Amino acid sequence: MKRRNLLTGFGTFSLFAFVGLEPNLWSAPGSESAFAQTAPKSLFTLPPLPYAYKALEPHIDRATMQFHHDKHHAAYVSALNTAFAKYPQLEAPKSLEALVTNLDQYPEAIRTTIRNNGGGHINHSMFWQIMSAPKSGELREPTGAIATEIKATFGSFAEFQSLFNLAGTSRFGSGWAWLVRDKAGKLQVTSTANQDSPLITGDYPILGNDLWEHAYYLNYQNRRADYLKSWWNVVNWQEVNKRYQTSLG
Ligand code: MN3
Repeated sequence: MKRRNLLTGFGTFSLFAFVGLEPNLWSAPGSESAFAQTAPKSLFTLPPLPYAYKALEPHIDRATMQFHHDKHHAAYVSALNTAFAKYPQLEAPKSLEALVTNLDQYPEAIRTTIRNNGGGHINHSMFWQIMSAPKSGELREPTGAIATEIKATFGSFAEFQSLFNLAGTSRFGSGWAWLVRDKAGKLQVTSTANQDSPLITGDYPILGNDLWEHAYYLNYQNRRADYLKSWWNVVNWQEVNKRYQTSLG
């Protein structure tokens, strides 16, 4: 769609929605001063999807991936830039991890925004990476060190999967299901509400699945359990192993 059509056709609200799609062009949507001054620098950028929108079909459809990445993730990035733009003295965090583990260091007025949108940014940045195109006929199972650790902790991959799927189906409303390495160094299945990162409470997210309806509704509608089951076909265990190594410090 042409930008002019969006601007004239849908008014101010859509202008902000549109701006949210291209955080690199417009870094401060919704800010009163965004159009009066030079646009402030974008501290945060939307990482590109590491594969085509349709790569995860039939388990996650093309349209879901496109909306999810280009609109939902982009909106978190955009809101984060807007919040930081209000405080020009704030420096970029050393890493996204540092952003959500040091919420107290930010002005109270933008702390919730950072928790939600910083969480959204870091969770989705992980999410795209820990998935990859399924190979037809191949049952995806864990490999490497994480396979050994899952077996040692949960008894079997199947046991772990059912715990994880249960965490996913029993999370009320929007949130994430996780495999984390907790502060004591043990693997745990958990879930969080909204966009809360496990990092907030000191757990390292090794693997997480998005439970927001925007992650599955176009294809699965209300059938979250079916989505959770199908999702195992696109888990990129090589990347999960990298994250497990990182969690070991
Ligand atoms: Mn999402």
